[in-house]
Order: sequence, then C-alpha cells, then structure tokens
Amino acid sequence: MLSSSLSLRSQLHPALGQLADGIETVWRQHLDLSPYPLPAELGYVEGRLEGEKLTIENRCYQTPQFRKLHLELAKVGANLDILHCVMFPRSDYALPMFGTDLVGGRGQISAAIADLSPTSPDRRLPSAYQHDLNVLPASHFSQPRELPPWGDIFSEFCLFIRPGSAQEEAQFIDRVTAMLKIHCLQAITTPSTPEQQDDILAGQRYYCTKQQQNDKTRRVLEKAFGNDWANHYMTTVLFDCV
Ligand code: 18B
Repeated sequence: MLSSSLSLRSQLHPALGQLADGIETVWRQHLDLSPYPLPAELGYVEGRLEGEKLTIENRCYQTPQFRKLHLELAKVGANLDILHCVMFPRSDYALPMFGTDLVGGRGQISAAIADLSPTSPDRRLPSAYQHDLNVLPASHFSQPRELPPWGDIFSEFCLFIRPGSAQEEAQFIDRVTAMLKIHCLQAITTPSTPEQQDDILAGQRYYCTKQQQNDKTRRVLEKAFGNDWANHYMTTVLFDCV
C-alpha cells in the first residue's frame, strides 16, 4: 500500500503532490485526526474497461468536528491526473463544506477549483468565515473559468481557474491552504448545535446531490469501472449523504 501510493504520487503532476501535502499538513496541525473506516477494497483501486487504466488512492480520516475528511489522488492513463478533497462536517456542526479538485494532463492543469460552500438554510457562509476570507491577500489569475449549471452550491469565494503558469499554480495552492486553515480554525471553535441537525443534513444533501451531477467526473469513472460501480462510488465515497 505504501509503496504503491508513493509510486502513484511520483507519477502525478507535481502540483497535485504539493497540494496533497499542504492539505495533510494543515489537517495534522489543527485537527485531532483518527482513522476513518473506508471499506478496504476502496482504499486503493485499479480499473480498466475501455482502454485506459485508472488508479485511485484514498486517504480518509475523521475528527470530533468532521465525520469524514477525504483526500483522493487518481491517475487515468498517461494524460489525466486528479486530486479530489472534501471535508464532511458531522451533522451537529453547522459548518460549510470545504472541497477542492485539481485536474491536469500532459504537464498542464486544466481545472483548479476550491471553495468553502455554505450549507445553511440561507445559503450564506457564517459571518466569521466571510470576515476571514475577505482579509486574505487579494489574488489574481489570468484564466478564470465559468462554473457549470449545477455549481449554484458554491460561494462567492469560490476559486475556479485554469492556472496560466507555475507561479499561478503555486498561488492557487497557497490560497487553498489558507482557506483550509481558516476552515480548521473556525471548525474547532464552533460549538456543536444538535438542534440544527435537520437543516445541516439538508444542506449537505443538497451539496452532494449537485456534485453527483458532475458528468465529467462520472464519465471518467464509468469508462474505467462501468456505470454501476461509478454510481456506487460517487454516492458512497465521493459524495455520500447521511
Ligand atoms: N472533474 N474529479 O474528483 N469536483 O470532486 N470539477 C472535472 O478541465 C474528476 C469535485 C469540479 O466545467 C473534470 O474541464 C474525477 C469537487 C468542477 O463542467 C474532470 C474525480 C469539486 C469542474 C473531473 C474528481 C469539483 C470539475 C474536467 C474523482 C469542487 C468543472 C476538467 C477522483 C469543490 C465542471 C476540465 C465543468 C471538472 C474528474 C468541481 C475530468 C474522476 C470536490 C466545478
């Protein structure tokens, strides 16, 4: 497992390994991590149906505030590298959803997206998050990208770009780790509010339902593993609703 994961990472675009390291470092610094019981057959997965081989490596943890922290690295054939990360708050913590996706191929990142997405009934981030995100240093990227129609889950702070240079890749990674730090620091000082559980769960379900509509993700998984497996994976590992 360890040797295969090291070799998968070494085959990926370097920005993916750098962001994965950045995420794990912030998690370890600020959160109280325990193992997350992912079914053994889903930790490291290889598939190949129509031609290209898809290799997936999952890392999962849980903490007092989060029922699942999921960090995934994937490689499809020679030309598609993916980092995927989502943090699922426990149902008694009224926290937004942190998510990031970095998709690259042939030495170039085509999609770099990160957000702290609100899940409250008013679909707004808590004011403390808005304050902290507003005081981050301003960032500028030369090639912003347009969100797909299902992207109404994302906040006004959502970053969706195609990095135009190595400098922009580094700037993206810095900003995402800064957003993640804000989230971890807010999360550990947010009290549990079990009386809001129904609203919290409804917000998380809405987020997951929309993410499950990402046909670009679904198609990659279907081609390697078939429709049933892809649907199972999208609804139980990538975006499971509780
Ligand atoms: N995603 N992504 O995670 N996706 O998982 N991703 C793509 O250049 C995978 C998330 C998001 O324009 C693309 O167009 C696979 C999270 C958005 O229609 C590919 C996995 C977020 C888009 C994949 C994966 C998220 C997008 C096309 C499982 C946000 C643009 C790349 C390992 C928080 C969608 C391109 C559009 C794109 C694939 C967002 C190939 C297989 C957590 C908005």
